[in-house]
Amino acid sequence: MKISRRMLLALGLTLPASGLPVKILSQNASPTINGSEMKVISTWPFGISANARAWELLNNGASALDAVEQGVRVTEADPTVTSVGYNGSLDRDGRLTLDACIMDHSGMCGSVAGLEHIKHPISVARAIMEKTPHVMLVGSGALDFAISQGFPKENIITDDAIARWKAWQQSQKTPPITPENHDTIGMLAIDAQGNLSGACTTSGLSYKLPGRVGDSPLIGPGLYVDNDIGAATATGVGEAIIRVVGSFLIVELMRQGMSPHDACKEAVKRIVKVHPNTHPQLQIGFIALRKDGKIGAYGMRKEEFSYSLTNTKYPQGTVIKPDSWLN
Ligand code: SD4
Repeated sequence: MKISRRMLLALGLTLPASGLPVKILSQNASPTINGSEMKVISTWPFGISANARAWELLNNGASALDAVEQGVRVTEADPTVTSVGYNGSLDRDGRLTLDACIMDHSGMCGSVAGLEHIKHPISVARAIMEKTPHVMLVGSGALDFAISQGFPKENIITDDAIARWKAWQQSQKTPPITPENHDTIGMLAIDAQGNLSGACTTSGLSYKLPGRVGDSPLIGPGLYVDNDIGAATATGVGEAIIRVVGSFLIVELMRQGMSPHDACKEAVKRIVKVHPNTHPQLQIGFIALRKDGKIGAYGMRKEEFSYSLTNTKYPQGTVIKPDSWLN
């Protein structure tokens, strides 16, 4: 493959007179290990505690794949996050069906949709990636596979989740797609070897129709990683994100030379184009991490979306509010 100057620039590389690629680090770049700046980003402020686990692992030499898997497991187990894993939001009929996917630096990926009774769908997605010839398992097949791999079948529906669902049933005022009803964790990391990986996990839209699948378990819309270019993940109304294949689109735009910020903005712009009248009701957030460590993000609704960054400059993590389409 011919490498153009543009592609090199997209990777933070440039061609000196010798013709050999040289890494350009931004002025305030943090120290590097093996030439790469380790970093973790994830959607929403609750990503801070997930990032902390991922960051700890990265600093102990773990791969980005291990870091993102273990990182989002923190959120899956956290009952205060009512849109992911344990104590997640129920569907219209009172079932908790979880969606997750994971992708590594080599382009391998695994995914589950509509998985019940398992606390850590992200680890089931990884097992599918590593132990089967498939990418995605859904519903009872995914559950059977998880049990066959030794994942405990548990009651992960809490009294709190049932109370929230009953309150919704009584009010019936909340339509399935509103900003209040969803908050996925999507996480991207770059490790000491400079490899990228990503993970995404959610209980999906609250009170969704049984069988509904959003973007989060879909490689392409909800998550995409290309180790030569960068990675992206999404949160928000999955239907809109699927329609533009959001995360894949962002990685491809970065490949063409767009910055992570501009690529995320362009993905939001495409959603606006597909939803000319309804986009103000769509909560959308994209985050992207380029191979050279540059990050970007963009949201739809005014100051609604935020994401968490952990790196050597912010080892405890920091929450960043990116630009949004609606200002
Ligand atoms: C979905 N994207 O199921 C998920 C929900 C979500 O922030 O991200 N919420 O459509």
